[in-house]
Amino acid sequence: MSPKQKEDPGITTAEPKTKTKPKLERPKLYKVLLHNDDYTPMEFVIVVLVNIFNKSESDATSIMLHAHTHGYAVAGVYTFEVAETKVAETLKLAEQAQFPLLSTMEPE
Ligand code: TYC
Repeated sequence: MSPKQKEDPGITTAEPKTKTKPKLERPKLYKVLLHNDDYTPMEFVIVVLVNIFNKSESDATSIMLHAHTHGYAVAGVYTFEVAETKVAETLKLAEQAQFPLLSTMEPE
């Protein structure tokens, strides 16, 4: 007899009616951006990048200077909820310090 015992009417096997893809899809990723402005001190942007985005001083300085020169920079790429949290933490720190630093997120 076969392993599924198809010949025996008393034993049925539950087969999915439609083929389902194995759920191994990559999560969608989101870029968190820091936008340039004329008032936020460079050192504050570096502090944000080190403390919220876990960058080294050296990487933080490069990212800050990119935003300063080009208008914005990618601070990091994360899943939706992590990106949302990083944006919220950045805006909260900027508000507390009374700097107009803007952070946004967009799909990668
Ligand atoms: N442009 C700011 C200054 O000259 C520094 C700055 C850099 C601000 C990057 C925001 O995302 C930023 N003080």
